Amino acid sequence: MLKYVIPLLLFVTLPALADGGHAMPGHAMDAMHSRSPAGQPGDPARVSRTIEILMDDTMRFTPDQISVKAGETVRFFVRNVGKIPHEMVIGSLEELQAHAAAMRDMPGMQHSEPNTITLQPGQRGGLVWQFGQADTVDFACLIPGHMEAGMRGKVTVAP
Ligand SMILES: [Cu+2]
Repeated sequence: MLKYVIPLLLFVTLPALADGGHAMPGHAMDAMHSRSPAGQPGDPARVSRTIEILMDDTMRFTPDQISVKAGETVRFFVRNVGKIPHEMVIGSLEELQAHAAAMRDMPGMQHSEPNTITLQPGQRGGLVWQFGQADTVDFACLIPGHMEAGMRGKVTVAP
């Protein structure tokens, strides 16, 4: 349980820091993601399979239910087939909800985190992620309003 608490505490301090007019502390973000219960950035040389994901303006990922093995490194090949920007962010549900709240507070916030891919309409891109031991991992589009409209999915991690 403790490993969940530490990254969350780190993260809830970020909006307060940003309100002071300072830049997003990138090292704090890195520390959070490297400790995520959802896993860690994957080594492209160790990808065991590629999973294609579509994002569209009905606020859905297709597929939105995925199964992986614990420790598996997956390349997500993501395509935005909509007419507005979308993104795929991997994390625990708690991380995603905290992150979505931070984005509402900072509309201009740029993503460069390794658990995130942001795509303009018609764009495609890859995201390599190594899953850990967690039973389930979530993903969502954190553009304001999208997750709330149902733009999220679940990865089931088998032992
Ligand atoms: Cu979206």
